[in-house]
Amino acid sequence: AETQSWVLMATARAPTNIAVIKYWGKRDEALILPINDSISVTLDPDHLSATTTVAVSPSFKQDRMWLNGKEISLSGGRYQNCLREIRKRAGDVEDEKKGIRIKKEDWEKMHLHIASYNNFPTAAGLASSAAGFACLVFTLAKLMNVKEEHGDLSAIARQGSGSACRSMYGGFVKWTMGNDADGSDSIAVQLASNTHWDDLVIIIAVVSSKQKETSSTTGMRESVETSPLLEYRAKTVVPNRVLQMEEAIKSRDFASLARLTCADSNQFHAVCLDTSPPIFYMNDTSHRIISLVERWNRSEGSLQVAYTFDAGPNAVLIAPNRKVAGLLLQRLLFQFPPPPESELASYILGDKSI
Ligand code: 2P0
Repeated sequence: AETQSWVLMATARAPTNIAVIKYWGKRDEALILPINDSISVTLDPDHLSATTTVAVSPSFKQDRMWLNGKEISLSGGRYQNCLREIRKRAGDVEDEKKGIRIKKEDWEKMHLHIASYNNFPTAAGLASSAAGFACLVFTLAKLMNVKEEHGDLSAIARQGSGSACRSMYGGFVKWTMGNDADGSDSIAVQLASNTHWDDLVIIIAVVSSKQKETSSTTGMRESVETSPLLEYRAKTVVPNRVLQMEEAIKSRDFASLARLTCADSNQFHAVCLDTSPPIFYMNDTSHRIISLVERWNRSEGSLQVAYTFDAGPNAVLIAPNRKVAGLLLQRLLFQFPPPPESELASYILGDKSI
């Protein structure tokens, strides 16, 4: 009998992204189709990213996955949808050195082992699903010789987590909501590469590393069902804002980027308050950070820094360059002095928050 003791692997890394025009609300929950376009900036992979290795071997008896070293279930619909869509598009794979030949129809019967690590604490309340699903889909596509373009892969990552589709590209990315019922045109498009505006500095101020109380999935469902403001936002506000944001990115107009980013974050949190029962993602510290930035921007008479908050209290701050980022850090440290060294460990480990 032939020996079947080989393993074939692929590894890739994908960063998370921060939305400057927010995605909030689905028109189709199963396919994860949004009610408005969104725009984000993909972070540098050295900081917040997922690294995933996928392996295939005839000795594997079932699909299995480990996240940060701990086995997790793949039975959820989101994983199943991504695995099914990728398997459908798999190609022939040959590794002459190892004497391996997998025909495209074989992938349906072959099992996968997946190991994924985040280079930041998963519980830190920082988007990890975006990097995770983008990386999973990209790595599987590499292993299985899937020939699709990044845009088509983004439509698969989207079925893992909406915001994941935007991590399929670097730089500035738009997720177009699309019109098709099957979601094939609800894909990510790159607006500008990561070199287009590389003076920008993004600072993430971890306000609390506790896991959020209302998941994004549940929160946006409740907003769709109960918030009249969300409907107005999706139909009337976002379409214009997306056009203005695209223009700001193209012309590297920091004042416009900052104005639109802050306004969109604030409207997203207003929608959360307009939801019944209301959802509170920001806390007092978040509000103090907003005041600090607003006061500074006003006193300078021009926009120095932008802030944006996702489904949690942590602040994402955008500075136009390293000089302003340095001044921002000074201001943050003055307002929020670090705790004494003796207590620092428990802050970093997330038992306490500033
Ligand atoms: C965003 N957020 O555009 C918005 C802003 C949070 C606030 O995308 O249900 O984890 O998996 O599609 O992608 C978080 O939502 O939700 C998110 P699902 P996801 O970044």
